[in-house]
Amino acid sequence: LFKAPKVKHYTLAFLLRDNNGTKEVLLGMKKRGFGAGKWNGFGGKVEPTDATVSDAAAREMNEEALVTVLGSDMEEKGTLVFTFTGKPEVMHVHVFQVRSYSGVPSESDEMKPQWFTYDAIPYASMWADDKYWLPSLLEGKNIVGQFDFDADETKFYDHVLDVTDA
Ligand code: 6OG
Repeated sequence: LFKAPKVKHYTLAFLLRDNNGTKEVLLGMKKRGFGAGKWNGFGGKVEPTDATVSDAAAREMNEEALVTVLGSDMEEKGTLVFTFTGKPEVMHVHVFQVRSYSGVPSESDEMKPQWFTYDAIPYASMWADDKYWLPSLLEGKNIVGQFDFDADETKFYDHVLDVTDA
């Protein structure tokens, strides 16, 4: 009997800006919970109270970076699926970018935000998958991928990635 895995939905959003002609992306240092100690985009679990996945992405961005973003300004850029050896559930991560926001990103309980130029992304302090797809995302491409991680979460043993023009 094939048992369908339990799928949990998450968001992951990247705030982009043009800083006097230099493109920058906002990353946050995760202070606690899953992925603590790593730089990442902003996001979390889609909750039953979120009307749409875009609304969930905006809510998480607002909570974690203390900015104001509307769900309607979230641009969906693709999907990443993560599995972990020994964990029965599959993470389905909806990836977004956003350019329109108000407020100044500030440190929250969960994240310490910082702007990075595209040539200074701290891949060594990010999830192992990020360097495979984040460059394409920052070039404006759409991404669909799956990464199957070892139980210790430090590396993956298999992956597929499909990059398409937006
Ligand atoms: P909370 O536990 O904070 O949601 N996430 C990942 N992001 C990247 N770049 N790579 C991974 O490789 C990830 N696994 C999970 C999704 C977790 C947040 O972390 C992201 C969510 O934004 C395995 O509620």
